Amino acid sequence: MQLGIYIDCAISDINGNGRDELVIAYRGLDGHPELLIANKGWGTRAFNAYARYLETDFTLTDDKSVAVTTGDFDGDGDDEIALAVESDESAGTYLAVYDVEDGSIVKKDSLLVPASYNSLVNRLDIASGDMDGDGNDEIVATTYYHRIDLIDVNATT
Ligand SMILES: [Ca+2]
Ligand SMILES: [Ca+2]
Ligand SMILES: [Ca+2]
Ligand SMILES: [Ca+2]
Repeated sequence: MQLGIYIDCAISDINGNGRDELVIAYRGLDGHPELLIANKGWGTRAFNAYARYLETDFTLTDDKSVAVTTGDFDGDGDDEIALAVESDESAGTYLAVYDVEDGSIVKKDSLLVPASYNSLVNRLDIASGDMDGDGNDEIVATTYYHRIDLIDVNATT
């Protein structure tokens, strides 16, 4: 399986079976960001794909990067997947939230986090945590030039 350039990963029990899965984001077919949940086959090139999702609503131009994290953004006790990609022309960061339902990745929400400055190449990463203590996780996005955004997506299920 070819994972393409610019990879990020996160770990969570995304399907609620008591064991953690590996969630990978990368540049997939035709430059679309792709999510892959792998649940076995570690250390081999033939790991098992539990689920995949090609995000055709967005195309990565040039060498734009991707980032992924998991967290309980809607507070229902199960983790969702958040994907962040750099938009083209420095418009900002495109952020989408996905849930896993019956073995499939389902898109729940998306938004654009506007950039406050112009930069041709950003590089970004995201992480999640309950930064304000309200019981739901927020997304923290870091990009080039010391920019940090805190995003409360409150994904609806
Ligand atoms: Ca699991
Ligand atoms: Ca949740
Ligand atoms: Ca990361
Ligand atoms: Ca919170």
